[in-house]
Amino acid sequence: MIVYNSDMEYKPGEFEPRWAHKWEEEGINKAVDKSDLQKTYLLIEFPYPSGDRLHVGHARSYCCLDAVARKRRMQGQNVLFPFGWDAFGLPAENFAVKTGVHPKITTRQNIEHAKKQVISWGLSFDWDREINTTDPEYYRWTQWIFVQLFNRGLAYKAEITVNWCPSCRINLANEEVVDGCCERCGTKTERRKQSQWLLRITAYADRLLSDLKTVNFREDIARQQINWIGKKEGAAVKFKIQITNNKSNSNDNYIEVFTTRIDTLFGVTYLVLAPEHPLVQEITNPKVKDYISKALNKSERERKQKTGKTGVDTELTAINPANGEKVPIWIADYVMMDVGTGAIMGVPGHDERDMEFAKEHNLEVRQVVEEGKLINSGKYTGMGSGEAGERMIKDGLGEKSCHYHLRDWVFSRQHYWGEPIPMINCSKCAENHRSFFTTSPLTPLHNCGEGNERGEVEMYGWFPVPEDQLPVELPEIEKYQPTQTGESPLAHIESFVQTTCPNCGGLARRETDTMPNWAGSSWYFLRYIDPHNDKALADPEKLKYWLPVDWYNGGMEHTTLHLLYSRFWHKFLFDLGVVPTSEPYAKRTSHGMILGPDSRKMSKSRGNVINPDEVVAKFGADSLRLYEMFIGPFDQTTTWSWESLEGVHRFLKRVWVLIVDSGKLIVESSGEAKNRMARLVNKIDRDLESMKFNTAVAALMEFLNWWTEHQLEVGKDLVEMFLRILAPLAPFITEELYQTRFGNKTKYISIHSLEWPKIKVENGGEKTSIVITVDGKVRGKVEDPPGGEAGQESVSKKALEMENVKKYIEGKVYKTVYVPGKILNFVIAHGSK
Ligand code: ANZ
Ligand code: ZN
Repeated sequence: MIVYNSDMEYKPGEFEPRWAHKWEEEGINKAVDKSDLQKTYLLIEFPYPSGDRLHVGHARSYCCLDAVARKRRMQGQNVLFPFGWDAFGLPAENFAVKTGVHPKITTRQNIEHAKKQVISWGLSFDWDREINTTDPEYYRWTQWIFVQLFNRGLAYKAEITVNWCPSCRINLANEEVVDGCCERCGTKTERRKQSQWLLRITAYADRLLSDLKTVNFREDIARQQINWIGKKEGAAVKFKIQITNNKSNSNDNYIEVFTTRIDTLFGVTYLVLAPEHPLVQEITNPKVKDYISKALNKSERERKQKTGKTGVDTELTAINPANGEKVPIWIADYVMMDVGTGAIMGVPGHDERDMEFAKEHNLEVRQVVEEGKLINSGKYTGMGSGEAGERMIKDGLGEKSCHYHLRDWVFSRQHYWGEPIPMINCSKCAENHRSFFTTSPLTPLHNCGEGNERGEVEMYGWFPVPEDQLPVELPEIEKYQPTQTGESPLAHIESFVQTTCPNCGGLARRETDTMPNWAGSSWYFLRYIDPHNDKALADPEKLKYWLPVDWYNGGMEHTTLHLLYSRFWHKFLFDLGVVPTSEPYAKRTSHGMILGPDSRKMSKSRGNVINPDEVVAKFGADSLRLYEMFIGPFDQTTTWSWESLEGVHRFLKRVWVLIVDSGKLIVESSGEAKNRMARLVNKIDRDLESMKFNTAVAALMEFLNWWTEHQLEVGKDLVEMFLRILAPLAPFITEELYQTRFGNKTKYISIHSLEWPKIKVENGGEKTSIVITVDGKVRGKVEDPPGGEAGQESVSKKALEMENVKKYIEGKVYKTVYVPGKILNFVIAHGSK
């Protein structure tokens, strides 16, 4: 039992740890599987347990969603709010390379510390469901999903050009290369050929796009998904190459271009091939060779620059299928090999980039569209653009075609600290395969939505590890360094590599590549639903109850790839019948970044990093929480301010003193106080649901101000109510005050297990509008005023700012007559002017 605390001083450090412990002991935050209650699945992105600990940015996401979780529990919902660790990754491995300490050990230590942080912040996670992606019982299912992908032809191995970071000694996915440099360390990456596993995400491109209509993602987040998929609908047009040298002997050589504007076909004055285009490789002209070698060394950004477009004339020509004209063929690096077909038709009259190029190289510019209608275009002249395009396709000048920015997902990493890819290669079976198939089995299809133009597929003799042998556990090793050849360090461990072929029982070799960081996070929200299941990834009944995730919040940096990858895996699992929904997340939001007090990005080198642990030690966790909510609009970047943190802390102190004090008073709550409270209850509810955490805190402060001045109007009922609605935001102080002032002294019932207050505004909570009159004549209206004296004050202040009122009153002596909720009349003293 808790001793009544009459201490006038607010000392959060004395009770916060006690309550955190008590809540855990009582299990008040546990989600119940399959209850009749309305379910809510709230998800925040699980962190990487780094040596730098959790920062104030993590706290922003966690604390705000925690307030929603706590409120919804009070509103009678069965809330799943879980937590875990995305623990594979390079930092632990790099640390191991340097110090020899096994990543398992550093990971465990980092988790222990971060968990203490999270508990001290009073987050209401259900710890029974804690997961860790590096736990073999977890990654067993990550590997299982990979095997299913392989069995359905969605995982394949191919020789591809990879981005090699010579400093990290790792192959990076295209999306991990920023302006030609490694995303992690900034070193310039090199292009090399290597055999890699890929996942055929492109097969899902259309569904990843169209299903966005079925979910509620913040608009800019949905837009990022759309842009990354980058679907372009247009046409493929073939231009026959004119044979001018006798080297090319075939007469069906042609260049296929991709265009979104086939209607401009009569405006084509040249063609351009990307420097990487296969046809270019056949040209031996030294000028061309020289240009290509220069172009290949440029970064993508340099190539996409607006001005100074370089190129070289091949002196070859092709025939425009629309009018039989000869057009010159150029090579230029503003055309990208990985867009469309790597070849374009140049229409400088209607495309800015082409115009820039044409000016630079004195190429003809021809107008063929004017105000949406075709000109100079043979029989198409006079038609609208859209119609003309369709006609041209009907007439066989081109074929409908679409292209995507999305590429198949490079899924191999040559690193130790990741999930082993559960595949086995048998050379004997490969031999048999080769004589059996004329082409490699599982050759990717080339159709619309197929992003793999990535070279030889090597599928001979590959077998998945039988499911009953999963997980393939990471072996202990001594050297964590990736090898100079680019092979994974696992390749050195003979006992790991050697195995038996699941097909013929002969000697075979294991895959030594591991999965990328993205793997474990692509399905973790499913495992929370049934974290200890050893028969399946999760129980179908439980999945049916909990899915989809109702609200997912995380950083803006994960709204492209992580979201896309996890949606892809989820859709695949849906197709397998493993999950009951085709989309994982019903709603996705993101929180803004917190900048240092100097308004710059927090970084160790700038010394402007705020450590949340210090904030808790000095002000208490409730102050940290409340400040994280108060700091600014949730989705916007804001600056850390100690002053405003202290303001929030002062607010909590005042709450403490007022309530400790109010024990002495026994008053009836006034109607005005009740109305204010009713409005406040609704506002907190609405604001938390619409992510306006900052205005929720502001409203609580405003109420406190009024209360301080009207202490004789606030009775015990409202004090208790105030604590209840503050509880989701500041769980510790409210629990302490509730238990010591109101709680059941014989049986512990947490304030967090109470119901959310139900209270109605007397006049139904409708917007009230006050009619403003001057000497009885209606001159205006003021909406939604507060009640009581404050009401009169604020209404007359607003009224006196209205032009139509001002002009009758200005300079005159008046008095006001106020009928609360109805009318405010200004009475002019006659005789005054
Ligand atoms: C002729 C044309 C005329 C085009 C016109 C556009 C406007 P957007 O415009 O971004 O939707 N394109 C195709 N493949 C390319 C490649 N490999 N590298 C660089 N550019 C390429 O993208 C479609 C247009 O991008 C295509 O349509 C093509 O130029 C260009 F008035 O063809 B268009
Ligand atoms: Zn075999």
